[in-house]
Amino acid sequence: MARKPKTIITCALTGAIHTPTMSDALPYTYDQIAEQAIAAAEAGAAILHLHARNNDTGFPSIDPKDFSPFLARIKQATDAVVNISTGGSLTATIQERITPAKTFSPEMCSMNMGSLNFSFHGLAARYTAWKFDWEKAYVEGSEGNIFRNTFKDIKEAAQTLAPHGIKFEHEIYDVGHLYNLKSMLDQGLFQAPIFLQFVLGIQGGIGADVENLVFLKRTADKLFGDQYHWSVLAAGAAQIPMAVTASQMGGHVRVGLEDSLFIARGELATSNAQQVAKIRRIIEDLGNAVATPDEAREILALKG
Ligand code: KMH
Ligand code: ZN
Repeated sequence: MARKPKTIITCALTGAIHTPTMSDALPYTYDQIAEQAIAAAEAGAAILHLHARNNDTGFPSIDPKDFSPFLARIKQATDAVVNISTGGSLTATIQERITPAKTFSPEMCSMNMGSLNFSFHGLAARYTAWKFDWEKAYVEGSEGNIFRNTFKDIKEAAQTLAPHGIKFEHEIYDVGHLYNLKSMLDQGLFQAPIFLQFVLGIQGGIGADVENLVFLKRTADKLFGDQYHWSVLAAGAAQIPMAVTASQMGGHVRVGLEDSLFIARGELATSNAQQVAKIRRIIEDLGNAVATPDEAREILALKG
């Protein structure tokens, strides 16, 4: 039997969706993000998907000065692949959103492949007491949100970042986003091999179930042939089940507190590393090996 390809674990540390009162484990200070990122890499994450937050308030930030302190520490302590988000704000312009990627020129950054309704409203039940002024309004006021990623925005981001040679984590929230990517690939805006992140179970996107994942993968096979790699992130309770499914279908996986605050049904995770250790244990128990950062660099053809 042919050897199974290695599975790349990405860990998404904090994101811009969850608020600090939803879980004490959610890192938001520079120190917390650095410490949890380093621990996640030690637990087996080859790629660290990073958002920044204001060090005092925990409010999501896209200011490069809020990335610098933890990026420096992560680079010093690990050889993990750094992946900087370009989707960290629902109100900023695309040029503002890509500024951290432009500033730090990481090996990877996210690239959101279409616009969608994006509500955090379903999360409102999950809080103890609002800790900072912004939290309640951020979550409860989110029903009218649009996460804007027009063709023009995506094109502008791709063209501005092209000289940096950054590999994109293409966020695919629905099947139409694959067609958006195909047309842009044909226009020469992106270079193969491409890396797809199927985003399942976000309110506003496709639901988290096996049939949807199979459909997304079949569509990607049809559009991209052998020119792509893929991974799955699923929100909340679907996180680990869909990651396990993806690993058994030949895909890669993403975990982390950006996508789910839990380690088991009804039980909050104590850290990002705990989720990484869990998915790693399951993947290895099922006979796959987990990719090191250098193996991830080779598989995804990163600039290194
Ligand atoms: N928060 C996710 C649903 C980004 O950072 O650009 C997807 C994401 C987007 O990670
Ligand atoms: Zn993100």
